[in-house]
Amino acid sequence: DILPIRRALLSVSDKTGLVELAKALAAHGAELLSTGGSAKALRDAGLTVIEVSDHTGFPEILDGRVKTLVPQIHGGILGRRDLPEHVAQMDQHSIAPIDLVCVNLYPFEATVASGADVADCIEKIDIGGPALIRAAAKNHPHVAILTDPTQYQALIDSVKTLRGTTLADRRSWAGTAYARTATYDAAITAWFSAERGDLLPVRMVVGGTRAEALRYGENPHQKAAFYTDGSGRPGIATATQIQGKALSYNNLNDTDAAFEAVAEFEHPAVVIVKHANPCGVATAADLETAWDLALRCDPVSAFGGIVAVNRTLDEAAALRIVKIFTEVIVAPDATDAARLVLAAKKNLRLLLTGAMPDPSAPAVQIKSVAGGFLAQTRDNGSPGDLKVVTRRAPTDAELADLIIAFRVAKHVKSNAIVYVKDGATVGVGAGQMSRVDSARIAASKSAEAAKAAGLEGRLTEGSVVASDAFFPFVDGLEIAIEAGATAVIQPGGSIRDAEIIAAADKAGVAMVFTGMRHFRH
Ligand code: 93A
Repeated sequence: DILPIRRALLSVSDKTGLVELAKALAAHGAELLSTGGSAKALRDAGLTVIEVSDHTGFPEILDGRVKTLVPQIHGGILGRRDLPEHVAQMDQHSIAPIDLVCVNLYPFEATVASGADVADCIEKIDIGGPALIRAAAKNHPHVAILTDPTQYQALIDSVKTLRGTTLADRRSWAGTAYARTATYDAAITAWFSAERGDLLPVRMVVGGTRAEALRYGENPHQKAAFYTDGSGRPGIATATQIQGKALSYNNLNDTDAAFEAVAEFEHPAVVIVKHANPCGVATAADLETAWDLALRCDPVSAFGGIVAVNRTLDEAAALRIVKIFTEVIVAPDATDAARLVLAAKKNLRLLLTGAMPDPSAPAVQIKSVAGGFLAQTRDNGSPGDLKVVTRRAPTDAELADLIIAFRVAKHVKSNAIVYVKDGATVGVGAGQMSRVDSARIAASKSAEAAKAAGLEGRLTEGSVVASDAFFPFVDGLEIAIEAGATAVIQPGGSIRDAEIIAAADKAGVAMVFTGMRHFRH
């Protein structure tokens, strides 16, 4: 099943590696067919090449929109060499068989990502290329299809050592080829849907591009890979890893959670994440101070955590962070001095994203369930006007902390209860099945954190508290008041709201309703 390549069609946008491939094919004795730009690149390199238009006797027309969409080309690819009728028909119409097709597509995704206008994007929708790819992949028992420069070397080796291609390789390349056209169409679909404002999940389901295979999944017996959706949204998908060993599935998941959370803040901010939950969040005048405050919230959990910052990481902050064991630091950028500090910690991974994500940007989130998947738009909401429901309105200082607390609560697994004081979390209760337990855990952890910081009592004394969803009963609120919270932010909407407001009033606590819930599971 080794087939020699007597005729090859090369039509590529990305000319990387094209000449090397063509030279190997020419040495192998193949005739080279090529479209305008690709043919020029080959001729410039001194190769003999036949233009598709000369081969077919039909010119490239409509600004190149019709170059290869002709029976001489598609017949040459699709004809079955094992069927006498096919061979006879090809003869009758003077259609020469094509044994290798090498195509990479117009850069539609990159054009969209560059912010090009509609007309430009439309022009970059490749029609002939996908047709060539799909035709060659369908007829892979007789035809080889290459869609990416990373595949060229394998073909070069194959023609050199085996004097042709194997069925196993052709089959494998065919699978990759359909993955490419599926991704391409998914990118086009997503572009249209984004314009209509109804982002279709199709992009994430079929349109993912495998960025890297991961060593394993959440656990060592699970297989895993990381896929990018081509949106170019700043975050783990666009990050450059500066140092440290490869990231694991859990690292990527936690780093994403940390970076998305830290993006919520305008002032310099630090988020420390463990098991996808923030265990310390702080905003301050600089990253160094924010780090100290974030760490104070739960220094026990912060060990081995993921640290995200929303400013260029500076030396002062880096010097502080490296004092405890940290798995990953993610930042939009880092100064040379900060990089030098981190370079001394060989195992610490540093990821630089170049930019911060926009928390209000629309996107679709997918979660698989047995036999299917759930899709929803991401929680890009933030409450508008806050409604004061108690006799006492929050002070300006309380209000500032309430807003921070609610933004943190959005990134904490439900049921989320978050205490904040002076711009920093002082207690985080996450992932409990009852809200009252989250309130209690956060308060009791804050007592431990105070002890670790050499302080009396609890850090929650004089704090404010956020709840990601309404208090169904008064008990959760009572625990928060008992822990020392003086103001509360929550969506409201419980049938017991009146009772809960009365309890706040009785304690002189201010309460605001957001009218927006931030469940996160
Ligand atoms: O405009 S097209 O959709 N019409 C075609 O018939 C066609 N044939 C190949 N685009 C077409 N191609 C694409 O041209 C290939 O997919 C490749 O990306 C590009 C190569 O053009 P050139 O060789 O002129 O640089």
